[in-house]
Amino acid sequence: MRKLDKKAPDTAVLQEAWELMCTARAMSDLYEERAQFTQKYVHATSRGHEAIQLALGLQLKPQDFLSAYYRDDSILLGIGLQPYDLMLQLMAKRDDPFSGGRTYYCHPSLNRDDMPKIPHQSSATGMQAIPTTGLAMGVQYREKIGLDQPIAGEAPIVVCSLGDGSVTEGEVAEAFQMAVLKQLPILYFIQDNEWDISASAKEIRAMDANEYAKGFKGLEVRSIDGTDFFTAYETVQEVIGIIRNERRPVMLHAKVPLLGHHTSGVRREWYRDDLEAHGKRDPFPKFRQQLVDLGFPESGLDNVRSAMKSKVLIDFERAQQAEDPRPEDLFLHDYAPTPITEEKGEREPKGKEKTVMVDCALFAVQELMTTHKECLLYGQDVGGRLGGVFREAATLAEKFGDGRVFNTPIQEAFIIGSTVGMSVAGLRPIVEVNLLTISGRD
Ligand SMILES: Cc1ncc(C[n+]2csc(CCOP(=O)(O)OP(=O)(O)O)c2C)c(N)n1
Ligand SMILES: [Mg+2]
Repeated sequence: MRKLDKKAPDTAVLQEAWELMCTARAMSDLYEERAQFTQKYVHATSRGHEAIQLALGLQLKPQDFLSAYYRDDSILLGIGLQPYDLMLQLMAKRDDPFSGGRTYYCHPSLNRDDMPKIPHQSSATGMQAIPTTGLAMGVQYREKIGLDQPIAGEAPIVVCSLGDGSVTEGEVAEAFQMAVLKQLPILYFIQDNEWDISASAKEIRAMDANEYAKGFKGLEVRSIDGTDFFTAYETVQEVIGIIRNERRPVMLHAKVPLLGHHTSGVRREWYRDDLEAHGKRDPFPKFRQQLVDLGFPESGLDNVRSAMKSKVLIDFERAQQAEDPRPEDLFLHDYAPTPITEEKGEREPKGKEKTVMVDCALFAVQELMTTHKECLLYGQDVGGRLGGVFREAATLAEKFGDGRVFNTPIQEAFIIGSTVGMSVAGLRPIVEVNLLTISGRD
């Protein structure tokens, strides 16, 4: 019989993990059984990735932030969402907790008090890396200037979940660069199933994420078999501990099989010749056997499996009956209306000398930074040494300190995209690129 070691999950965690793994499996089974109905809604499942995802989801706390991608339904179950919640989103129902039926399946966004916060996700692969790293930069900034003073061991962590294929996106490199440069409290959670859609590892990359990470000095890496719940749980516990306590970046690279379809629209049997090999690495029978070896009665495990199957079916049929969005809902959750709708005051106050535009901008930034501690300025050459290539940030670093006014690498995508994450952290970033015309994004 296998003995649990010190860091191993306790019995309650194992029971919960088994319940949730059965739930995830029952969901992917049912979606496949009801394919004629579910295929109307493009969806992906975590089939094959369940062990590593549950190991993470079960250890996140409400103060944490999570960027989950479309294959992460087991992480979502792990943080406490119900199959019913996920099915409301699958079927784009009015009460879909992520977007009220606006975005397609597994594009989560969540702002519940008792769960990690999930910023709105993009459909473009890897595009979560920059905003999420910006968010980690925001979390760090808040702690540095004293806006947040987390209790030791309870500081928030930021998780950026990525598929192996998405790691080759250029934006991911910019994010890694900043995470190591600034030593941000972020976990890059890479699920490596060796598939893009129909392109396999050999065609799309010269190295895996673990090897790639070696070029980013200061990025701690763990590379594990993501099909073993025990290894996964212990490693996630270790890396979360590092980030929560030492406030530095870690990558967790987990090797997993892809057992389901890439998404519902792209059937595995059309192009996969490795289904048998991947099937042998299924985390589900492996976990069951490990629990049996620990002394969990087989009948008890199987009862849980049937109970979860029934629960998933009930939730599915309930979700089918749920209300669809109403036409008028389209106008809800719009941008907050701006209080400023017309220009007031005088552009050229009497008796004053004209001020050139660049100075006006400088004074405006200065005014904002004086009033708002959550306002900061970063970008190309804005730091104290020069103060902007047009001197538009002159004196600001001296006045507000290098922590609030600082240079960044020549990474326009990061500079601009990180403001999204910074804003999620409740900050008001002002950023600068040397010239819009050289940013390649005009
Ligand atoms: C920028 C961008 N390019 C292409 C796509 C189409 N696309 C969707 S998923 C995917 C494969 C991603 O593979 P990976 O990151 O390994 O995740 P997996 O599906 O294997 O979990 C691609 C190419 C996209 N969504 N966004
Ligand atoms: Mg992949």
